[in-house]
Amino acid sequence: GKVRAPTHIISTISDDRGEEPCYAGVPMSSIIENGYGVGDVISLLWFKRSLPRYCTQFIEICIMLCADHGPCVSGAHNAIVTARAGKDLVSSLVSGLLTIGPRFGGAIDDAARYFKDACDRSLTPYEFVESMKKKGIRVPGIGHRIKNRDNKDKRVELLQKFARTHFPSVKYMEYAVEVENYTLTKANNLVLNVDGAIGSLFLDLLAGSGMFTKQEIDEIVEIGYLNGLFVLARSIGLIGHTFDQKRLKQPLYRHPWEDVLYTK
Ligand code: Q5B
Repeated sequence: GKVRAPTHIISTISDDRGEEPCYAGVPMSSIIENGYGVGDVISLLWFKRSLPRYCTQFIEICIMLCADHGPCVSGAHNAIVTARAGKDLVSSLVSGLLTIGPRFGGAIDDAARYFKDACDRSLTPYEFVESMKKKGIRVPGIGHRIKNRDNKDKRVELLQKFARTHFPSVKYMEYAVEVENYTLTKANNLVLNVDGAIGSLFLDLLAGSGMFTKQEIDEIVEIGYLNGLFVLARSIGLIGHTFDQKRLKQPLYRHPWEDVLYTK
């Protein structure tokens, strides 16, 4: 019989060899004719399946909520400074993206990992938070520079409201809220932040939709898909900030001496 030479690449998510591109086996014409949105496209290309409408809507809400958070956050600041240094769109975009990490925007996967582990092991919020403290690890998904108990993050409230209305279960989110209730006894700004809300709610989406096996959920959490939501979303804002600076013809940025503490 025919012997197939081993290939250098294996790909399972898309195929452009036919008349039209297919995402996870779904032809582009079906995607357009069925009125699919970006949430459906993410479902196909990231999760290799069509998810129920409430799941794709949730993904789209995450993208919209995280698209931008003003010019002062780390990512936008970097993109603005880079654009003002005369660099091109891609350079400005990636300089902003490179700030996404454990402190800024990139805590979603770790929030999902730690909340899942603690909730599945039925740790009380006290046991969970104090064990993290002993290990010297800040609870991912908790804490914000400007949000606090009296100035809660509206984005978190919107996500919670949507999930409470549409998700079959919000077990992990409720656990994250219990953790928040405990951390708020320690400091006013240790609120459940947007990363923590998305991380815990995505666990609820994965567990409650009936679309994923336990093994698949563990793999998604282990590989770390969820920071992708913030990266994708915030790219929209970073591109916007880059165009804004160029449109405004802003000059090279130089930080003022007065705002630096020169010390020995
Ligand atoms: N402490 C976010 O810290 C921040 C603690 C904690 C236990 C915690 C911090 C943190 C986990 C990572 C996370 C996502 C760095 C944040 C985002 C997107 C954004 C951004 C925007 C957007 C803020 C003061 C004291 C210290 C700390 C303790 C702080 N966090 N303890 N668990 N999680 N969180 N990141 O205010 O005893 O004095 O040493 O790392 O989830 O990025 O809008 O800006 O859309 O763009 O700078 O929303 O919470 O406080 O570092 O001075 O700490 O609180 O150990 O205790 P801060 P620090 P002590 S959402």
